Amino acid sequence: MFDKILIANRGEIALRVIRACREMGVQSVAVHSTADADAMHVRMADEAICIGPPSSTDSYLSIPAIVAACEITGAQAIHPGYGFLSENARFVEILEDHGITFIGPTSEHIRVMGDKITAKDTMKKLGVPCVPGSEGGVATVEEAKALGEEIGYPLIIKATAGGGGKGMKLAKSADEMEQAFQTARQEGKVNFGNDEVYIEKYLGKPRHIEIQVFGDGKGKAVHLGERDCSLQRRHQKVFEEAPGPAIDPETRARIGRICADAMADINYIGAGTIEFLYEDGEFFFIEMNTRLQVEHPVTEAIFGVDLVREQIRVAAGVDMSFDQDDLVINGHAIEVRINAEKLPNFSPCPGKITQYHAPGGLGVRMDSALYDGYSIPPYYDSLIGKLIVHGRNRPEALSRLNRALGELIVDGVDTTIPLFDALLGQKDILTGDYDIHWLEHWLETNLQG
Ligand code: MV4
Repeated sequence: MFDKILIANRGEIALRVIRACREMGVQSVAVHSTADADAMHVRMADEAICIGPPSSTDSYLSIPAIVAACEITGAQAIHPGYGFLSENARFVEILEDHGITFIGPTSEHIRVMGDKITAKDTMKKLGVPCVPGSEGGVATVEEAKALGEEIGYPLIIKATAGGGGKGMKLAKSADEMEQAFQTARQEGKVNFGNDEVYIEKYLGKPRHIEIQVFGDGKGKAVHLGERDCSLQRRHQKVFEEAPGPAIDPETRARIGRICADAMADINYIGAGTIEFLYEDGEFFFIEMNTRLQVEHPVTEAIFGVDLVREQIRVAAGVDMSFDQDDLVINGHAIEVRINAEKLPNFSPCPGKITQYHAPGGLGVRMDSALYDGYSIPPYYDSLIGKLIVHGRNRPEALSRLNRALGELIVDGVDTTIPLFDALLGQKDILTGDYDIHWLEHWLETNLQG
């Protein structure tokens, strides 16, 4: 096992990793920008080191600064959290050159899954069901139109390097193809420096279902069921739950086995998420995330496992502490993302927290780096906390969420808390009857957002 791990992140996820380290008897090193000198992760870690100015580019994204921090402190491994350098293949290669262990997958797996055309081709060959569409990339509008003739409209054109909805364009008919194709290309080029695009059949009302997988890098892999993350606004998730309200045990076992077998085949190491669109009882692979995700706690709640601990174990060459048969679902969990944002437009709302009170009690987990008097800096993303509730079943989780939201106090800045109070009054949320468009539609008609 490692003696010392450096956490190349900030906020609640840095705390999450520090806590796992402490339980494992591993020393933790926090890194921080000058803007984060008073941040909770700096206080909670065993050691802390400043890595640069406020701008992420020059601090949390600075590979030289982070490698230097590792060498100065003698940390043997780096946990990247999510975002920042967590899916940067080049970073992982540089760590290899410096003899530092990356707590996550290999640079090759990150690279393969980071290019969506390659990811889809790889998954298809591994037996994972994919959205019908082009075989690989589409180079010309002519080729795109020919595909339209063959498989019919609506079609969606996606940049292979795309993310966050950028480089994704809908073509409802042949006459929309030229424009959609060129725009997707252009957005791919401008945002990601890659103009390669591919095409898929457009699914009109799917759910976003993602399967949590975990591998030991030596041919063993398991799945930890699904999360339903359909409730999103502008490609930002706001409410996630496990298990998915629309997924029955047989369906879960079938798609879970397919995903676990695929990961075993490629000797995947650590945590991963395989994203699907789910429509009319069918799964269609869209992308894979090679990191621990923001919403991992709902999976931890229902399976009773510590995913960060397991990531650290396999990275150190220690066996995973469970087999597929040990992984049994207990109850239902929901996470809501508390963002420092002003409704109805969700505009970022940094500033000083005048009062913070975290909810507690049975089945309540609050992952947050907030404290009374903390000033949320304006340089980073607006997530300031995650409230995770766990109950014996979905209705119990929902009433626990309602109760916990009532206890939660975040004063001094606007937050997304009122959104969740409102959502808990919606019949479709209470019954689990929603798809990927439900939230945006509801916001349009209810918050004039
Ligand atoms: C799609 C789709 C419909 N059909 N692909 C959005 C971002 C990227 N991760 C994939 N996305 C979508 N891909 C096909 N073939 C609809 C979306 C989509 C979406 C997906 C998941 C969650 C929310 C979404 C909101 C709008 C569009």
